[in-house]
Amino acid sequence: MFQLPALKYGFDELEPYFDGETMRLHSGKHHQTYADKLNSALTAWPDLAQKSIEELLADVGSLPEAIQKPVRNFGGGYANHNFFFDIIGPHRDDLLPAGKLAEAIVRDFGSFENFKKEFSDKTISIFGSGWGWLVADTADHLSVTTTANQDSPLTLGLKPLLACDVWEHAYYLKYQNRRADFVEAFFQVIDWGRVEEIFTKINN
Ligand code: MN3
Repeated sequence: MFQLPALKYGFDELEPYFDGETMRLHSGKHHQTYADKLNSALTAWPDLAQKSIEELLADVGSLPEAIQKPVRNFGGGYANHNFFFDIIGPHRDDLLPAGKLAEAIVRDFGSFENFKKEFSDKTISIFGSGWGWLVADTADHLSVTTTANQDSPLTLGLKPLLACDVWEHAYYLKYQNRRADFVEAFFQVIDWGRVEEIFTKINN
């Protein structure tokens, strides 16, 4: 059974950037529903239910055809939200990328500000529902990409480092149609320490 990882913070601890009510709904209802629907779809495939979600998403095309769409949509939704809730946390004034991650961002984007602008512009411009990502490719080159719906960068052979959910359920209660304000708020709650840990892991 796929279950939601425990959050490392309370629903209200990301205020005022991410409001508690949105966090409650986003985790307790939306994320939980992806997990429930994935589990339900996999009841007929007990061998697949034993695999990790990352394994399933990395090779969706090799799965039995009947399960490909549920894995892509519900499995993607489950994994994307696991990742998103893991790389955010309470705002800290002092925290920006450091160490090797900061070096890689400067190497591949020129500066942190360039990276932030590209990430924000591409994420704000997604048509409809989707996700903005900072990813590393197989050569550990960093880039910004976007996916539609609940598609996962893992399916594209990319390793996620940062994820911003721009489905309306992620921001509408507080930000209504102001997606750009929500993406700016997202930058205030990124847990760069955690992103650096993930970067170190994929680098080894
Ligand atoms: Mn969401």
